[in-house]
Amino acid sequence: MSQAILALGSNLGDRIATLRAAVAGLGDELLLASGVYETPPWGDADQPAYLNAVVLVRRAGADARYWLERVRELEAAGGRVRDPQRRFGPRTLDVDVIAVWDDAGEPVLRDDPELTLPHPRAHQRAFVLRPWIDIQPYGRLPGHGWLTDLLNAEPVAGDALGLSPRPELPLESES
Ligand code: PH2
Ligand code: MG
Ligand code: MG
Repeated sequence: MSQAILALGSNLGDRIATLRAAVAGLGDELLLASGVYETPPWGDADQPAYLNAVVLVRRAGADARYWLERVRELEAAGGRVRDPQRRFGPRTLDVDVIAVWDDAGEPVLRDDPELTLPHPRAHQRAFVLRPWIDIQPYGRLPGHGWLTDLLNAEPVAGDALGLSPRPELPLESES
């Protein structure tokens, strides 16, 4: 079974509704969903706070391109409009492919500007690592090591202090 870690973020509109719709859109590919965190904007400070979360998804035979197409579908359904002037600017929905493992459980490494794997900045982002640890406390970021070590190293550890868990906003609605 191919697996992937996807990171979700929203800082415009009804943020939690947008994240929930994206997770619902994953259907039976969804394996685990993290808690939701309110996070200060990273990179471009002049924008609203984000809600961020991470999911583990799986599908037999899926490759990196499959997951990339999948997140683009989810972003389109979430009303994503790209502003080429603001690479790190506000968005209704951002879904990033962080890491992919193939059917044999081997990490997929890819040096392609369209989709670099693992995500080249994931190891620096508390808003990815903290929710990921919720669902895989013994997880590793391929090429970088244990998630907990990455989260505990500065400057990420300092950034992590700025994240607020929002347990009253579960990603998966009651069923
Ligand atoms: N995404 C960005 C830029 N900055 N900041 C936070 N807190 N969360 C994000 O998901 C985020 C960001 C571009 O993808
Ligand atoms: Mg993105
Ligand atoms: Mg992003």
